[in-house]
Amino acid sequence: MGVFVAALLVFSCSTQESTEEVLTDEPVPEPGNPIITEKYTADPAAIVYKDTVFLYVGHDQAEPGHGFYDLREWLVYSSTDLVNWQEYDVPLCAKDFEWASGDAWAAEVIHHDGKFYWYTTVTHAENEAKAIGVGVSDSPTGPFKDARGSALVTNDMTTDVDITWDDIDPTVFVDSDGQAYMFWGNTQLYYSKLKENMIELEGEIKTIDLPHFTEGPWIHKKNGYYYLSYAYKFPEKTAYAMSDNIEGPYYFKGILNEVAGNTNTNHQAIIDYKGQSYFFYHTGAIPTEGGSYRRSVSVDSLHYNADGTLQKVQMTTEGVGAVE
Ligand code: FUB
Repeated sequence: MGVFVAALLVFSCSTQESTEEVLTDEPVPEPGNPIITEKYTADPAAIVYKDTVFLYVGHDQAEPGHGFYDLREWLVYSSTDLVNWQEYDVPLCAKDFEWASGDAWAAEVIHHDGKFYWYTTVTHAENEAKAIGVGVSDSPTGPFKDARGSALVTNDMTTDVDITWDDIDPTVFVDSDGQAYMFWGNTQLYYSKLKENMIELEGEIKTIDLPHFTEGPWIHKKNGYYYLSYAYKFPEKTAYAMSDNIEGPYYFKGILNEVAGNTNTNHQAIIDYKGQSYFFYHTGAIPTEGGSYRRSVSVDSLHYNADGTLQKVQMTTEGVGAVE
């Protein structure tokens, strides 16, 4: 019976030293879900670049029993089979945004015009409200640096709900005509066009009303349909809506994923890779200390019906197996 000890070769934002982390004294897990077992990981975002999947996650650093999120850095992994994942040096920390006080909450990377843009949630040091920053790099594995030196979205720019955490969880999509859009929100879903430089909003911030929208939007397009999936109610399921126009109207299509094991949040990323569709999410499933603030990323298959609607995700412990 192996003891699950991970010697980390990467540098952490908080210590600036390489560290050794022991997640559990359970036997070394078989390949399957969760896919990342050396660290607690949350809020997956994924892209395919040069036939490789790059997976971006927040690092859940809360001690056992700590009753809230503690994420100071984001991590990046790559894989060509969705089973074996390579970790890189920490590519971006919340405090790399000098105007931020911390909190590496949900984020998404996109590749556009030869650069990689990382749209992030952090806490703004000026008012301790959540805000959206943008990192940029020439490489999918970073390092990333602050692309603006200021927040792209601040709490005063969105007044539909009177909370300080409605500007979180950005998802960005570049449509076939080259126009980029960013969607984000908590309680209220917001969206805006982005300028060609990808680091400024273009025009006004608009809203979309979806049933029981909590947070965590993810926008993707397939066969002419736009899919807006999102965290629904709380504890969170994943629900989705469809449209033939990126700005809507969006039609609610139902539940895509049930409440994920042992965590009250649910956060998805959807990609196609080597001819199949995949659904990344997180659970609190790692024994024995996993939970809502010590989450782990998993991946399972996603299937489309002939009319474009989505089949409910079957969460598995076996995972997707090595993809050829
Ligand atoms: O990880 C912190 C927050 O929890 C994210 O921003 C939300 O999507 C939820 O997963």
